[in-house]
Amino acid sequence: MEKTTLHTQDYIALEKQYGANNYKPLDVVIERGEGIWVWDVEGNRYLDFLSAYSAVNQGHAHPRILNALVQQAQRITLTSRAFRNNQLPLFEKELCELTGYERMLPMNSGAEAVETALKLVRKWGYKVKGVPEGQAEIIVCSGNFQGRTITIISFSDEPQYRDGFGPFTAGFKTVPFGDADALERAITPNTVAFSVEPIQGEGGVIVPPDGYLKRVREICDRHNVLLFTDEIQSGLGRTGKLFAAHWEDVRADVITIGKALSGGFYPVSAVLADDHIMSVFKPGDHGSTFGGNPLGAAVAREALRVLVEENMIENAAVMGEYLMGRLRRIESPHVKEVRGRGLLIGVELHASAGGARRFCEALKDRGLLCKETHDNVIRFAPPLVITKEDIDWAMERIEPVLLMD
Ligand code: IF1
Repeated sequence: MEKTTLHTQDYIALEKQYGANNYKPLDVVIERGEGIWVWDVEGNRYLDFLSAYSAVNQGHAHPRILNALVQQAQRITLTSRAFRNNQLPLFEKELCELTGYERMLPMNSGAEAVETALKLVRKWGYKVKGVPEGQAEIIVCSGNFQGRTITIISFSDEPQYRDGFGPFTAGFKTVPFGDADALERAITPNTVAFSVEPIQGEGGVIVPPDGYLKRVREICDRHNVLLFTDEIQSGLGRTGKLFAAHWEDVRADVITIGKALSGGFYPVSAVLADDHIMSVFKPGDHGSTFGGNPLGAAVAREALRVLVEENMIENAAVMGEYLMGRLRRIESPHVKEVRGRGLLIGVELHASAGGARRFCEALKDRGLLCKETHDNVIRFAPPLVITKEDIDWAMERIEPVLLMD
């Protein structure tokens, strides 16, 4: 078959004709990535300042993770959990040792890990806390984003994520993010858990007040309520610590991780908890065809290894400080606030700036890819392997764009 030369617009036309219209992506067609860089089908190079929403913390095409994928793919990729395999037990051990939890349950997408955590805390509520069957309450925060399943959007307060998808799952209460007193007021004897992102990503990179998570931890302990932190976006080094909750030395009872757990090579997610919680799951209670497959486990093992061995977590802290400092020194009339932790940074614009999208488009034209979240926040989240020189290169593009009319 002759090699057809398709250009950017050809690919866009194919998506318009055959794909569901469920995204509004920037019109860049990427065909290759390496480290912090990606190239489009025209050969243009871009600095990736989104990292696939923090799934590519280790950088694109990391050679060691790629090698782990190829080596394992040539052996066995999927056994199902009807049988055992020689990668999952090692993944379980290494993940538990790295994170300090007694047990892990492997899933695939982040949403599946969140759904698993919701089932886990409800079952713990009935079997351990003694909440009457069917009465379990889970408290969530306004502005949350934890996935797209019907149960997860049931507790979302973003109209578009809910529109047309009812009826919704019951058993959720919403309190303002960052307000520990509101959490305490919302707790009843039937509350089994409080679900919170330590930093709200999609909510607009919202960092809670200092001490919030510490107070939440203390309140949950006092009321025998499980603290479930969703670290799918904020975890695995993104904020300069292994988990974002570690900035307040808080240890959650249940944690979900995903995205960079596989370095962006393969969907791998997991739920972490100690045995007294995870042991409420009995054989047959929960599972998934691909959950815990040997290919994902081998990839995740190497993705975690490079994260630690190549000091990416420490680098995220140092480079995040540097990037935040450079951004905060730009005196742009458009910028309302620069906030975040480590390399999870949001630049909130004044409503008068005309929306964040046009700044993302202008940055794309200058070779830097990032994405707006909601209307007025530009999210900057480069791979954790970024260097000071790379940031200087990025700032040569970001500064003039933030100063444009
Ligand atoms: C989309 C947002 C980010 C997450 C947290 C669970 C999940 C996510 C904290 C679910 C996923 C992704 C989903 C993707 C875009 C992206 C996103 F803009 F949607 F909100 F990152 F902020 N918990 N976030 O951030 O994980 O099932 O996707 O593997 O749906 O458009 P998933």
